[in-house]
Amino acid sequence: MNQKQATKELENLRKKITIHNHQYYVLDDPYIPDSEYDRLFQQLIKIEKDFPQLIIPSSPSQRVGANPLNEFDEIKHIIPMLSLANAFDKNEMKKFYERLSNELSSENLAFSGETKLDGLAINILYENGNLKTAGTRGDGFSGEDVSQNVRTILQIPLQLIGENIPDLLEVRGEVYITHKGFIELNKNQKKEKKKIFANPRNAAAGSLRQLDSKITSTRPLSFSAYGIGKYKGKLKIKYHTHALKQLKLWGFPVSVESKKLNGLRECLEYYLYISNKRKKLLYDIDGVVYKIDNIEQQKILGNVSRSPRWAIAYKFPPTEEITQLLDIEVQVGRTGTVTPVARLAP
Ligand code: D41
Repeated sequence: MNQKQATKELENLRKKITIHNHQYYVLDDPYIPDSEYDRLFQQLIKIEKDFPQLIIPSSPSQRVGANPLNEFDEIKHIIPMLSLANAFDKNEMKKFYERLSNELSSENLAFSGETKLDGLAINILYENGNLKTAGTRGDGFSGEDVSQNVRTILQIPLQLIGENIPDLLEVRGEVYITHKGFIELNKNQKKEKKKIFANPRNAAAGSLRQLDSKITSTRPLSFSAYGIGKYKGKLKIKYHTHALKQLKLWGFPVSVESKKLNGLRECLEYYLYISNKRKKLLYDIDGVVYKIDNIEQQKILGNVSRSPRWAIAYKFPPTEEITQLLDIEVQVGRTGTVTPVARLAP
């Protein structure tokens, strides 16, 4: 094989492997058996070994690389990452709806309803379809450069798939860990006498902030895209729900629970629907998010300080609270088993 043939073959293999990764890790629907996937991957490795000058950062072989860092660099987001205003009850939701209804002079507003994943928000920058950098939200303007770690998350494409690949794209989403992943991770941590994580969110945060991406690559991190920051491309995106569909076509996991909602009544129904479904979900959520679907309308509403006025998080009542330990009663069973019982302040 000469260099020209290798270049062509590598391009072909990268595309194929990227597609199969997406089928496997994002859609949970592999086209080919693992053995065939492994064969393709080995082929890629072999050619890259013979022609190391042809290795590119977005090759599927380049997920874990580089040496451990001493510290994270700072990274600036092209478009700031805003935070979400909260509503805690139906009344606050009504007020939110009425305010928007007044300002847009419209009775019937269309929203995108989404689950609010309890993870960490990140920003991933793609140039001409290739992953360039990834940063934590930080203060919204700049965060920590966690590119090396984000590259190890198999659900995140190193190279966008599909059509209409944009010149520039900032993808916003949450890195999180499923209940199953959390249990497995802590089991492993215990076995290796390492720190036990308090909850999936902490586990996700701890995993994303490793200075050694080899460690991150062993952690069961998942990703779900919820929006777009900077965008430069031919395709015009006029609705948030279209942005989510397009992110899916470019290869990102997007919540299957997101839904277009018309009017306040459907928004409140969606909250109840997701509340009832919460226990059955495979991951933690702490509320639902509503976003005005029409991007023109989003622009009209604008932001206050660092939150968009066109979106709100309707939070669930917390499942965790701090209380006081009043007493420990020791109960002795009939057979002599000793059971400590905590008496807690309500
Ligand atoms: O699932 C989430 N945690 C989520 C977070 C979501 N579905 N949508 C979000 N949308 C936004 C705006 C409307 C500001 C673009 C968000 C967040 N922000 C967010 N996450 C952390 C800070 C802000």
